[in-house]
Amino acid sequence: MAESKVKDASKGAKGSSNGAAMPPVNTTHEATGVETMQQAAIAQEMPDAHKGEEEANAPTASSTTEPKFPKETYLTWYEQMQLIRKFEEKTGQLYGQQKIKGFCHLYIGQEACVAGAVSALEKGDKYITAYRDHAHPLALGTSPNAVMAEMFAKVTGCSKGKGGSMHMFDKEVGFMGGHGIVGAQVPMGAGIAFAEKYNKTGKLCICYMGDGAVRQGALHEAFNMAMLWKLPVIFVVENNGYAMGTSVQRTSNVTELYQIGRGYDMPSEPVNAMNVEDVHDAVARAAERARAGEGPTFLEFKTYRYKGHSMSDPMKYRTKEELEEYRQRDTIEAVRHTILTNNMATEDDLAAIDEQIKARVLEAVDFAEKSPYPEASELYEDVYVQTDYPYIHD
Ligand SMILES: Cc1ncc(C[n+]2csc(CCOP(=O)(O)OP(=O)(O)O)c2C)c(N)n1
Ligand SMILES: [Mg+2]
Repeated sequence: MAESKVKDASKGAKGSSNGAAMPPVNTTHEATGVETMQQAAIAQEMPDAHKGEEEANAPTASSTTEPKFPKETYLTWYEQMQLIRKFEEKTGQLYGQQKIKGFCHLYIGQEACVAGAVSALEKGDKYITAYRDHAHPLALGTSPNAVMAEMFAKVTGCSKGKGGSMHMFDKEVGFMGGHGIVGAQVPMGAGIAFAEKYNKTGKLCICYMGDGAVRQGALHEAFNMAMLWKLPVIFVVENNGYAMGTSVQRTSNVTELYQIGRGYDMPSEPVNAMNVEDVHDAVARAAERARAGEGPTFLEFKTYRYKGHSMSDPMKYRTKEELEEYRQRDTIEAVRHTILTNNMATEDDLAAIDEQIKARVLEAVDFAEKSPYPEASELYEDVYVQTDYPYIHD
């Protein structure tokens, strides 16, 4: 392989939670199969979903007790991630009661993937993701009322009740949608980044996808163009080990998915996404590069979903032990541990936050239940941006 012009993906690293600075991952390398120490360490930490049959050696998510960030950051993370989790738990219950219908995919377990990015990015940056999309607007500040009402297909929902669980949108907070077609948001994310560059806004787009999406052809076309035009985009694969019930090992010859970026000389790195601090650091580094005009980054967030793919998944493809190993490294528990051991707040303070969140979620349900459905005439609205679109005739 020719000498790469790509900058070191570790530039600006403050060090990860295990104390090791991020080494370069995509500089001048031959495809030797030899991992850097950081990559090897992350692979070591990953239970079965991420490392095949081997016994996992899984430390807690935030094994450090020395806080790397200010108290406010940990408290914000705690609040955001608890809101997401409690909201999702309630969503699951409501689905069981058939108050929420259609497809519905929960984010429980993956909360750090979004919380760590929001703390690392700026207002005005854009977010786009797949259909597992309730957490993004919640973390960005969309009212839980509007997210819950969308799930109930009510007109007060953030997509006016026309999108449902898989198609949340909130342009005000920079959330460019949940998308149901696997991988469809990858070229769209590049397109949004193109607009930011073209309009010289100084903003970027962070584009999330699942591990099932990296094998879509559109990803490869988008990666190529994004690199060629040095677009300010951060591509993130949330590798939760499975696409529906199919493990990464059964569908991909390359199981360390960040390596896919190498074919495009894209700075790429794996991230222990059970640790919100590591997510923040990796996204901050990628954002710095994007804003400096150096182009895209590909991050592989190693994460895990505690619930099934969707609400109708019996989860026969994985063991209870595997799930339990990830629960032991729970991201919210880790942040809680850091807060308590560093006297940033007391148990009572956190209990008070939990109570507020519980009340906030119940209020959202009440709001959704009491809201009206859209009028039938709404069917004809928001179909095309151009209101006089030539194919629409009375
Ligand atoms: C183009 C396309 N093919 C197939 C599907 C059906 N489908 C829905 S979700 C899914 C699995 C995707 O898994 P992954 O990308 O890992 O995301 P996760 O659900 O784990 O967040 C599939 C195959 C689809 N929606 N779109
Ligand atoms: Mg997946």
